[in-house]
Amino acid sequence: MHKKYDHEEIERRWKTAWQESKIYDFDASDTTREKEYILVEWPYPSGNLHIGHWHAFSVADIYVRSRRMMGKNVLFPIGFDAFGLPAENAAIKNDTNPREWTLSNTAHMRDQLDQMGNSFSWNMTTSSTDPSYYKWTQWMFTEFFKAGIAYRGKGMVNWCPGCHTVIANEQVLSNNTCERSGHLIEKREMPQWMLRITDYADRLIDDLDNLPWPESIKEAQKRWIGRSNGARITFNISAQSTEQKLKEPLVRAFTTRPETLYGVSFIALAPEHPLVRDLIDNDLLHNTEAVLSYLVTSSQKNDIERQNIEREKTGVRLEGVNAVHPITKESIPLFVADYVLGGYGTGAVMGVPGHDERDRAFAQVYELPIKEVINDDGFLINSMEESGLSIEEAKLRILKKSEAELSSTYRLRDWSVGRQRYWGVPVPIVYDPEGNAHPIPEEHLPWLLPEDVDFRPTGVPPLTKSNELKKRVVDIWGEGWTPEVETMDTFVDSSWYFLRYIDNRNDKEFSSKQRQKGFMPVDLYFGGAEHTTMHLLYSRFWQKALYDLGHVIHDEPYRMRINRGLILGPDGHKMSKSKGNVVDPDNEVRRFGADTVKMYLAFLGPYAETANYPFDMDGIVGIRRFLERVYGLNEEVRTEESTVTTQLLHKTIKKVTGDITQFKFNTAISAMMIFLNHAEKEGISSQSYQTYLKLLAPFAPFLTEELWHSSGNETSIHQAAYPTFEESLIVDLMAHVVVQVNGKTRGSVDVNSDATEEEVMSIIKDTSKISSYLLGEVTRVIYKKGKIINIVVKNENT
Ligand code: ANZ
Repeated sequence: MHKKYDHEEIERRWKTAWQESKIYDFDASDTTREKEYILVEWPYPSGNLHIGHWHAFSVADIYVRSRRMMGKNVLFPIGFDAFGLPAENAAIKNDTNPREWTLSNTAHMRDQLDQMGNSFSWNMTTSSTDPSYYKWTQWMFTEFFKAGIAYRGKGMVNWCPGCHTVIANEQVLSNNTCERSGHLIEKREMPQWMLRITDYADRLIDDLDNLPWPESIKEAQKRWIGRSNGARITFNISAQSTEQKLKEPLVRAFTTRPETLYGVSFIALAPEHPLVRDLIDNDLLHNTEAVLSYLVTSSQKNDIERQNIEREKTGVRLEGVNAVHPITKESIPLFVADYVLGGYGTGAVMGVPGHDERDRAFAQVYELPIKEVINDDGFLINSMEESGLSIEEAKLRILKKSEAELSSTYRLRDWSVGRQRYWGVPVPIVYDPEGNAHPIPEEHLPWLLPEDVDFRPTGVPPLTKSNELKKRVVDIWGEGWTPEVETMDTFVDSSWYFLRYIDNRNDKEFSSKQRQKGFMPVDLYFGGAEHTTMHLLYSRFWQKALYDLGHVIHDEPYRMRINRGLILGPDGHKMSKSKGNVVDPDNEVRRFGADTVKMYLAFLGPYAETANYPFDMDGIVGIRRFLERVYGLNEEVRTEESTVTTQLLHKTIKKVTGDITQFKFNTAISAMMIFLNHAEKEGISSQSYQTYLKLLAPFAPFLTEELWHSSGNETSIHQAAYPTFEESLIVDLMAHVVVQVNGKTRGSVDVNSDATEEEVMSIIKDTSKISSYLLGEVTRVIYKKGKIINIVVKNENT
């Protein structure tokens, strides 16, 4: 009886040994090896690792380990993105402090991460709640404030009644609910801290062209930013009242179809458009009351309802004023209509019912003229001097005549970052007695999160209640000065953590330029598809803003990004407690071992594709059996092995190394399984056995370390060099050769791949099915080695 594969004992032993020897610590001073910075998304210490964490970290670790064994100096850091609502909500529920809750979760999670057996560079870790980290988050915010990138804006915000705070547009799902709590979002008018990400919209799109990322990720970012190229056309306003006191008697309409200008039969303003207010305030309307009541009704609808094409269009004519067509000078009716959005383009639409569906629906309700200005062939009609021109030509002339300005408009809005909650980075701003905002100077950073706070949510920021914070401000700036009481969205914290990892102990700078030069950009960033239009976009923006201010030397943070798929419950549905289909990785690890869980997740499918994979119990058992057989393979070790075995091993090495570079860990594993089948039958030399262990090491780090040591090695297998293959050993042994006689395929023969033409011919002659076609005189033979043989025969017997 041989010993049984006791994963618990093996994993315990090597976990401790690796921790003690710190073999995965990153040596930043090592310049002899090429650096490679591989990043996984900064986890939130939620308490228990779920299967998604395993999929995110353990499978990425296969890649990391293989790159290390291939000679790269790999930085593979991990840390904690530990601010945020779950800690605060749990603390409220359990009547503790979010800091304590976070610390205990972090410690537990650290332990679980070690159990995974991943080769994290723990000496480079960082945590967002650590004042030595958030000092720099605050410092960056003050830099952005001074540069006008951070500002206190006014306007409509997304209020989440579940989280009791404002949230960003990116956190609102398409059904108008909060991505975290699922509550329906309310619109509120409130001042808010904003970051000017819209100023970066063009660069965030255009710079994607230089990145070798998967197209699907680039497309998703482009779609989110939603650039639309068009023009702004100005329409003057004429009022019937002689006392015209408008601030700006004009409307600018954003259009992507300026060539339809002669077809305009109305102008529609969004209810939020400033001109509407201005007309009311100046008493220029004859139907002020009707307009006011329309403003009230439409304010109760959200943008999603307002954009619904099915809904009957509503609006109110602004009586007493008209718009003037910029070319024909004709008078055009002006409406307020809520299908026009306040936050898009200029908030004003030139209505062209002949060519725009929404405008047509509106025109039908209000009986406005519907005029066609472009015919089916794409030429202009009813367009004065431009009639008969092609769209392209007409567009240029109309733009010029109407003095339009070319402009792009974006779906992206500025990023709202202030939150009315407790457990986050305090916004580093103080207000003077006149209410002006001032950034907190660096000498007072970190601007600590006060502790004397009742953080139960009431809608009023909890920091309002801190006496310590009030006193702190008065002590430094004097009577009448007050603190900002909002904290920052946690997406702010995670917008720059990769810069801190590389220089995590620097107390003079957030990240020195020298370290940036050595280790940025991130070479490969593994993450989840759900972050494509949030974290991934925010952090690219953040990096560009820092770049513009001269604080970083690269304007893109990540060279390559890979989005992984999602692990579903065994029933094929998204795992959720309410469905009772949650797979707890701790249970699986206890039963099968960490190596099995890791390899099982890698075996599910190609890692770089965002597919969904149901967790399959039979599948995990299959991997466990494979590892048990690997455990027993030492019994098949012989002094010698056949050439076929050596050749198969080299082929396997080629396949595995090739697959790893394409993140196809699944097919790499299959290849190693095929080799195992063979070696169990045929036996394996001790040298090949060790090579095989090295090949498998990134996939099953604990087991291979154990077997490596028990076969006599003293240093870690993970510090050994990854196997390479010999080209001469991977040529196929047998070749399948197609036989053609006088241009017709007559069959095929299996030959030695290096067989000569004569040898192939003699085999063919011995193959009765084909030889019957060769009864005449063979006048010519053309043999393409290992593939096809063409034989020309005279007097063929047909
Ligand atoms: C005249 C026109 C004629 C238009 C035509 C379209 C077709 P995208 O491509 O999504 O950017 N628009 C402009 N601002 C708007 C707002 N705030 N709310 C609702 N609609 C608005 O759409 C651009 C088009 O959407 C613009 O071009 C404008 O209608 C409308 F045959 O102008 B168009």
